[in-house]
Amino acid sequence: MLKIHGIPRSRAFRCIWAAEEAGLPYEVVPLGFAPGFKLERPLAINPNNKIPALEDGSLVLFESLAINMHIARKAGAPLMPSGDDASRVDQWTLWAATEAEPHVMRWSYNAYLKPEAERVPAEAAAGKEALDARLAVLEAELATRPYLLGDAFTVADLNLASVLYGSWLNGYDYTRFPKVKAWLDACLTRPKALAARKQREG
Ligand SMILES: N[C@@H](CCC(=O)N[C@@H](CS)C(=O)NCC(=O)O)C(=O)O
Repeated sequence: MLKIHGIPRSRAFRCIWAAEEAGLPYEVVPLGFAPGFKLERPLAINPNNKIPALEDGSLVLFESLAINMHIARKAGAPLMPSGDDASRVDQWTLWAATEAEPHVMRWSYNAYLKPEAERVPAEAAAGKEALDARLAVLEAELATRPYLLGDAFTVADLNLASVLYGSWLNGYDYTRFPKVKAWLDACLTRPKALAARKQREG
């Protein structure tokens, strides 16, 4: 049984979605936030003291997207393909973490996450400008295929769509990126995505 430490209203959502897609049994060990996005108690199994963390038998992992790769590897294809496509999964997962997430978070904190009085509109605008530049790259990629690796949904889609999920849900303007919007709609309304989203939004 996978043990996902965190709450669905955190990056643990990504891992819950991955466990759902993998069809693996899991439990969520709830740990949420005190004011200021700090954890309400220390999480000893993660040296970074952040959520999520995963326990899978004797294995303990941190980093939400690494946890998702582990879960997908256990499930195998089609969620985790083999050969060159496994390398493409790595590429898109690192792209999600390094090219997309910093800018999504800059926009998110200043557009909806922080209390209104603490938001800085110029920071939201700077995050959006940087993210839009990356979304233009993604738009061109998705012009040739429905999912990142081709015709099938994989953990690459899951990882990137879960990084963009908060923006998609909270009014980010995707008008200039219709292919990205259609891809996000498809990923985030899959039955297993809806099962994970129900825990977060419901
Ligand atoms: N890169 C890490 C980031 C983890 C992270 O920042 N988690 C937030 C919640 S989504 C957290 O634990 N914040 C509490 C804190 O920083 O004290 C991952 O993807 O797992």
